[in-house]
Amino acid sequence: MSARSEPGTPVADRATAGFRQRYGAEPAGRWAAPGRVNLIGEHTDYNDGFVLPFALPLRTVVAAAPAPGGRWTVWSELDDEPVEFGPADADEPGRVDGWAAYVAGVVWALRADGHDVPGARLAVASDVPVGSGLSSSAAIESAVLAALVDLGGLDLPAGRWPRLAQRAENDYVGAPTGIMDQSAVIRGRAGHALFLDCRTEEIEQIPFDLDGAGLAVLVVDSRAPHRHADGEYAARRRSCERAAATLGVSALRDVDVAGLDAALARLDDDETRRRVRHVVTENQRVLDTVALLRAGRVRDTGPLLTASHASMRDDFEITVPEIDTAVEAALSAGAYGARMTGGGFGGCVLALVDAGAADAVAAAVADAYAERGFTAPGTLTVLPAGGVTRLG
Ligand code: GAF
Repeated sequence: MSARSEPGTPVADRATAGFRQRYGAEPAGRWAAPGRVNLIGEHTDYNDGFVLPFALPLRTVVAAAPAPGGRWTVWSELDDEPVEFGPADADEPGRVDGWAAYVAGVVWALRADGHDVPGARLAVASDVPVGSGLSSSAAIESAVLAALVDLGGLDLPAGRWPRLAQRAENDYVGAPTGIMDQSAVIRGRAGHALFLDCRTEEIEQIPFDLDGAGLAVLVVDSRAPHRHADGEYAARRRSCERAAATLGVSALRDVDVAGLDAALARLDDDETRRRVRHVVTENQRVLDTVALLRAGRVRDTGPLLTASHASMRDDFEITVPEIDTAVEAALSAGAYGARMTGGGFGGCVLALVDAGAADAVAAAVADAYAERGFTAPGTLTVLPAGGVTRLG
């Protein structure tokens, strides 16, 4: 039997309806976690650096209830067939794969942390598009984590959730990502960007009042196929770690802009020098962006966003033609700044625009795509939203 809802049904209702239809019972609760965009600070998280993401109004909702027998069953609207697994599958990374690995990974991470995780039935519905670089994976991990913590009454302060969800992704799913996405999704606050020091995990909620400034953030889904994204991401990370080792520092965070030239002089290949230059200058751009936002100068952050894009394109080499086209078209149409957001090789671009100009900028990007024969982009304007929460 299909548990799919009518088109247009709100995501929380889809999760509830899926739960009822699949399991013939009421869920004990529903937990929602957002996707995210990163305003600035790309590929800095795993270098112990700084990031400034914010949570999106698009959310993933998990409807769940405890189940006897200490096993987990999870249904998603992406896939009619539910996936069932037990402790032995959860304890061996790789035994559950596909989208359900993010769920099994959370069970694994909780068990590895010493928690007695309750068996559960779960139904997942999501408005966060998969494969667009808006962190649909961190959203499902975080919503499942919140559900299991609540259902089991587990003693796990929310401050520890991002690291645990990251471990699910790194060690169970096998993606060597940093801590940015899970932090944004769990700790995001409406109207704010999250300034995170990825070494200390200290956070500061930075007011990001787009409405008050008459501005909007336009998100463009490039619809570019994510070619080799996983392998390229891992390669960038290795290159940064090797450079840090050569420089005798524990992470590239320990090199600042003042010490950049001296550091570059100690590296002997040009590619590594460019990778390091991206990370070091990007950390500084995050700090500069935070300073401008603290001063209420939202519009003035535009050039930093655009400089970040140039650095990702030329030094870190993680952009693709669709992404560069979207950035150039947005800037030509009057955006104050534009950059790719997320891991790269596809995904989304964000542009800081006058609120009244968002439609015109979106149309200019669509025209540029049509001229080059690219698949039409998706566009939406977003405001910073809140992080993971229980809906009831
Ligand atoms: C992906 C990863 F999941 C993050 O940890 C981060 O490294 C990002 O790419 C690049 O900034 O979203």
